[in-house]
Order: sequence, then C-alpha cells, then structure tokens
Amino acid sequence: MKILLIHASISGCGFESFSKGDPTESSWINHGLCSISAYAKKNGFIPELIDLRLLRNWADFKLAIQLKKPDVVGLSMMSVDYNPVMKCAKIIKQCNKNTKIIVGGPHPTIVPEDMRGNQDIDYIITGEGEISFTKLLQGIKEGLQTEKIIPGIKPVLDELPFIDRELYSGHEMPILPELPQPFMTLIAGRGCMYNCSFCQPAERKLFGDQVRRRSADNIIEELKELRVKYGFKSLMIHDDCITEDVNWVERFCFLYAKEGFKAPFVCQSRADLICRNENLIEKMKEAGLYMFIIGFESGNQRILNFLRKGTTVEQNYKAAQICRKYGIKIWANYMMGMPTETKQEVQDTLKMIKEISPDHCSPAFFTPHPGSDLYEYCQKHDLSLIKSHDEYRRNPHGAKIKGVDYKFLNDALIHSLQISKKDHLLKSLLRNKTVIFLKNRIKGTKAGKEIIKGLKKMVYHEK
Ligand code: B12
Repeated sequence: MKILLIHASISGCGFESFSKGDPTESSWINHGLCSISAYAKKNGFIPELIDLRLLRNWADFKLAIQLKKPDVVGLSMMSVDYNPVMKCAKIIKQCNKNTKIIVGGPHPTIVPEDMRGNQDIDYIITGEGEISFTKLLQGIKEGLQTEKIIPGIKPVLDELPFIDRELYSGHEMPILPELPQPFMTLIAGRGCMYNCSFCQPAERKLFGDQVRRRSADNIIEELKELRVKYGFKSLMIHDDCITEDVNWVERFCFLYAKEGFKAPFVCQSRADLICRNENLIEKMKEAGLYMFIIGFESGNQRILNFLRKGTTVEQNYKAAQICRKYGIKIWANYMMGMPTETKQEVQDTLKMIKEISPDHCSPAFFTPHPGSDLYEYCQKHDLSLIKSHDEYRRNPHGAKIKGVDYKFLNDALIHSLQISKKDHLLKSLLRNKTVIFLKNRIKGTKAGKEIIKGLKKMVYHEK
C-alpha cells in the first residue's frame, strides 16, 4: 500500500519557500507527521512525504500525485493550514477518487465539524495520531469499514520510536542566524499546564489535561543518535514550557553535560518560572542554554490578567534581569490589539520592551485562534474580522478584530522594534518577514521613509 504524507503549511511562506526567509515556517519539520511516520514504519508501512515548500505550484503537486499514485494520504493541519490542505485533498481526489484521505492535527481535533461534511476527506483522526493512524492503515489494507471521525489514542511517549526525520529531505535552519549548523528541533512533551485564554482549551483538547513528557534519558538517547547521524551543532526544544518541571530540567542538564553535549540550545519559558527558579536557570546556562523564548505578552497587568497568563509585569522585568545576569539571550513574544486593550495599555508594553531591550522581538497582533477561549469571546461579542483560515496567524498581517486602531498598532509595533537598541536584532528583523511586510505597508509614505532610514541608520550605521 502506497502511503503519502503531506506538509501543506504554506499559507504563510508559499511555494518554493524552503529555507528562504523566516526559518521557522520555511524549513522546520512537522513533528506530528514525523511521529506518525515513525510509528507506521515500525509497523511495516513505508510513508513518503511531499513537502509543498519544495514545489513550484499546484500543477507540480498534481504531477507529483500522478507520479506517486498514493493509496492513502495523510495531511496535518493547524487552523491556518485549512485552505492548502483542502486544495490538496481536492487535487488528490481529482487524480484518483479511490485514494483515502486522512486529516489530523490541531484544527481537525478542535473543529472536526469544519470538514465532517467534506466529501474529499475520508477520515478525521482527532488528538494524538500515531496509534490510530497505523490502525486505520491496517483497516484500510484489510478493507474494513470505520467511522469518519476516529479518536486518537494517547501513546506512552517513551515507548514511541524516535521521530522519522528522514521523511524530510532538507535540513532545518537555525532560529537565529548566529547559531551553528546543523540545527535541529525536538519536542519532549505534550500538553501545557497553564490556562492562557489566547490558547486554551485547544491544547487540552489535543493532548489532554495532564502534561506528559518523555524522560530526560529518552531525549538524551535520541540526541546521541542525532549526534551520530547529523552531528548537530545547535538545538531548539519546542515544548510550550519545559522549565515547569525543575527535576526534569536538572536531569536533562546533568545528562547533557555528562554525555559531552556542547551544542547551544534554545527553549521557551515563562517570566514567573524564571523568577522562581534562578538556580535552575544558572544550571541551564552552564549546560548550554543560549536563549529563552519568553511570552512576556504585555506590560500591563490588567491585560496579563485578561489573558490569564498567570504572570505579573514585575516578573517580566525581573525575568529579563535574570537572563541578562547569566548572559542568556532573550526572544520576546508580545502581543498588541487584544479585545478591551486601550492605547495607554499598549504604551505600557512599549515601555516594557524598551526596558527589557530583547535580543529578538517577536511582536504580534492578537489573533483569535479557534479552540481558545478568546476565540469564543470574539465570536460572542462579534469582534472577529477574520474572513479566511489563512488569516489565523498572529503575525501583524492586517486587521484581526473590531474596535482596534491598527494604524496606531502598526506605529506602536514599529516603535517597539526601534526602541530595542540591539544592532543584531535589527539586522535579523530586517530579514524578517514581519518587517518586510511593514516596509511594504509604509513604503512610499513620508513617515515610512523616515522609519526605514532610521532602521538602516541603526543597523548599518549609515549617515
Ligand atoms: C512547534 C510549533 C510550531 C512550529 C513548527 C510547526 C510544525 N509544522 O510542526 C512553527 C514555529 C513553524 C509554528 C508556527 C505556527 N504555529 Co505552532 N506550534 C508549535 C507547537 C509548540 C508544537 C507542535 C508540535 O510539534 N507538537 C508535538 C507533535 C507531536 O504534536 P502535533 O504536531 O500536534 O501532532 C500530533 C497530533 O496533532 C496528530 N497529528 C498531527 N498531524 C497529523 C496528521 C495526520 C494525518 C494524523 C492522523 C494525525 C496528526 O498526531 C500527532 C502525533 O500525536 C504547538 C503547540 C504544541 N505544544 O503542540 C504550536 C501550535 C500547533 N501552533 C499554533 C499556531 C497558532 C501557529 C501559528 C499560526 C502561529 C503564528 N505564526 O501565527 C504558526 C502557523 C504555521 C503554519 N502552519 O503555517 C497553534 C495551533 C492552533 C490551531 N488552532 O491551529 C498551536 C497548537 C499552539 C497554540 N496552542 O496556540 N508552530
């Protein structure tokens, strides 16, 4: 049986984008697809991958399907991937209506109704897919009939095979240009114990109420394999919040050093955890922590409470100080344009960014993601301006909700980039799609020219 998996996440980066521009969307692997592939392979199936980022256009895709002639196709989708995934499904069915199409991932789990009635989709697997996908392949092979919506089965994470990275032909580009290559991403756990209103309950729906994590020993075993196979030189740990489990991180740092790993790594954390566990942060730095990605979100306490972030503005400031103390770089995630947010509250965020002076700024316009409580809030109050699934990205692309002055937000966003005084930050931002987008928006306007001149002056020391 010929099984094909498809990486269809191109609503942001487009066709022919592999390794061009923003490394995260243009080159990173999809761990969900790699994990279901590894499990299927362990059970005797041999999935292949089509990565849309490597193709030129939909005609290329059609050709690839005609050549590969798959019996079964698996597609992974976040909400933002809906349109390209549906287009793939249509083309596949046009080529052969007997090809079975299976979708899985966050969007089908959160909103299965979105595609239940779609004739091109044969099966929807909700939640974690490894076991159910392989069972379904066996069922299809034996000609068994099954329901359209199939609930996923939670695997014991340490019992899963290491993900099938060979599914992808290209390599992942580092999150920051200064990190040495080869760069790799990995994920240790599933789920998140926090309750932020811009995310939850989506992740609980996907992975359940309890956070499950592979053992640190299991991760180190995978890293040993990756060292031999790829000789990786830097690393990104994707987990939403790996630092919540102090014992886990201590064991990981101990083993990482013991096994002779020196590659710098990047991971996500929270301001409150950094403040609470300074000792742990020091140990992480010693083990090779290069940068923390921190969801500071806002410099205003009312907004942090509205987001149910569970952190304080003071913790945001203090966490940044702790990172500076240990020489850990800061990637700041922050949002603007939340429902009810006032212009003064946005100014508080600008003040915070100025003081924190992050090494990398990742600003966003608040976007109501399906599956989150704030999405429901926006539906209830008729706030959403999102017309197409492609717009479910938090990057500052256009207006997201009613009642927000996006002209003011654009200015605030650019200001937040200007006031963080790091040259290398600006360099990376000039390469970054967000700024290219902003440059295009403001290009031609007098204010725009001044802003670009100002940015260039700061980056290239132009007179
Ligand atoms: C790493 C990550 C990224 C990476 C890489 C994404 C990737 N392709 O894997 C990058 C940085 C590129 C990214 C970008 C974005 N992300 Co992201 N990301 C994550 C993160 C932190 C981990 C994903 C992961 O690897 N999980 C581990 C694997 C094992 O789980 P999984 O991918 O869900 O796969 C399992 C199941 O979903 C299922 N499954 C998945 N695919 C398939 C396919 C089939 C056929 C089957 C049967 C099953 C199946 O089985 C898998 C194994 O159990 C998650 C949060 C999280 N903790 O999961 C957010 C998350 C997936 N991202 C999210 C969002 C919103 C985005 C962005 C839109 C953000 C933005 N910029 O605006 C972009 C969109 C990118 C795009 N698609 O164009 C949301 C999605 C919410 C939604 N409603 O869709 C999440 C859930 C975070 C959140 N709670 O808000 N992201």
